[in-house]
Amino acid sequence: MFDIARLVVRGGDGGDGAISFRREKYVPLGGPDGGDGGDGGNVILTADLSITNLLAYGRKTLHKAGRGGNGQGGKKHGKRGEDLVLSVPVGTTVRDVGLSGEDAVIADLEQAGQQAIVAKGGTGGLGNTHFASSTNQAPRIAQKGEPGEERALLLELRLIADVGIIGYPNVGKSTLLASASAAKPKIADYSFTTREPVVGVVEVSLETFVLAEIPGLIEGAHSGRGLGHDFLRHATRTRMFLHVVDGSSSSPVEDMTRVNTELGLYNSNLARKPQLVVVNKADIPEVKARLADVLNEFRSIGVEPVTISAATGEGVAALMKQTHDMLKKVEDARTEPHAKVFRPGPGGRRVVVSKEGDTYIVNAPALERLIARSDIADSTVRWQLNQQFERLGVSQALKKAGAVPGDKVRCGEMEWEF
Ligand SMILES: Nc1nc2c(ncn2[C@@H]2O[C@H](COP(=O)(O)OP(=O)(O)OP(=O)(O)O)[C@@H](O)[C@H]2O)c(=O)[nH]1
Ligand SMILES: [Mg+2]
Repeated sequence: MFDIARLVVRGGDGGDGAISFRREKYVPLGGPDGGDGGDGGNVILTADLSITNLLAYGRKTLHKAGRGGNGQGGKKHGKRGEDLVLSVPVGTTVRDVGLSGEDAVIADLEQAGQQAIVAKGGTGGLGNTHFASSTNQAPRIAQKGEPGEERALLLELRLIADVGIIGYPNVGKSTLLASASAAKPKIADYSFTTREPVVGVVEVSLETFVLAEIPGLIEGAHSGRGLGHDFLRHATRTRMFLHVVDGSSSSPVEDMTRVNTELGLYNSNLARKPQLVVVNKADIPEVKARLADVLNEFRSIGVEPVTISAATGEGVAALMKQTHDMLKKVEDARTEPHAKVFRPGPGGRRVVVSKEGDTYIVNAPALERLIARSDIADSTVRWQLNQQFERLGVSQALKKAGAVPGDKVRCGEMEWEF
């Protein structure tokens, strides 16, 4: 079942800023006219109704957006990098399983057309026009484009059904689904017949809802026993449950309690979801004989079950009507509040100073990009860079960190004396 995919997404790198000067008659060197680099493209996920699984992400793992164009003379800006738009099924949850081990839900695409930016393109570098000042009219510095953001993602597709049928194996979930809808799940008299969630559409007085069998729920399912764990994930999307118990079981009430405990262990919200308890197999004579006792036992703990025979169809239509009514009352029961659209934070303007041996290290992405693009062997360029350091508060940050004149300082590839 392809309902999970791992991929790495990378925003496009920003284009480099240009170092260029206007050529004018009678002027030996015109003013700076280096254009900015274009921003890199974003990687965007979009929920698409025509896609039903994550199969497309089974092979290729790295997905890159376009790089921004470099700036040019004549104040020409580089072109913006092309966005990479990846289509995923509606109901896809996106997790950042980060390079540093974090694991956070960053988007939940539950409506067709909903989009999330999952990796931002780098900002284009500034051209040398930005670095002109009254004291420096011929700036020979420009900024390198910012690298695109990279993220490791885990996509999970959750089934979207209005109603989930839960219950121990063999209680008749598939039989009920087949009786209430056109779905044709496999039915057999042994446990774990159903190995994947099966969905059917139920019609009640010209309206429809989606019913799904959530198979494999047994004790320990929340911790991966049996088949249940994978499917519990799907259960989180349903708005309510039909909780089926086998009327011929030794203790239907206990069965129900166990399954509910299991739900709660997986996710406390699941256990709180509205349930309609269904006592099945009422056609069996022994079940008929003890039905009153079974129902009383449920009532004594405040549960009012519905009795059916999924096999003969008795009571199924009435159950579907009741389910439909309950569904209308149930508010949107999304279990986890998720951010609708995720936007990664801006790629730091901050200046952070640390110390390595006797050298102060200035960590400032904006400056490092400036240094990377410049000819630091040239003394004029170094002087111009220094002006930018002042502007961005590098000296202040160094002083704060305890640096005194004469100390060694490094930023990117450039070293100097404070
Ligand atoms: N007599 C009787 N047997 C039923 C009824 N409903 C289901 N069964 C039988 O119970 C057995 C299990 O039915 P399924 O519908 O496959 O049960 P399930 O809950 O889907 O089981 P798993 O998918 O294995 O978890 C089958 O032999 C069915 O024919 C019913 O109302 N009456
Ligand atoms: Mg089944």
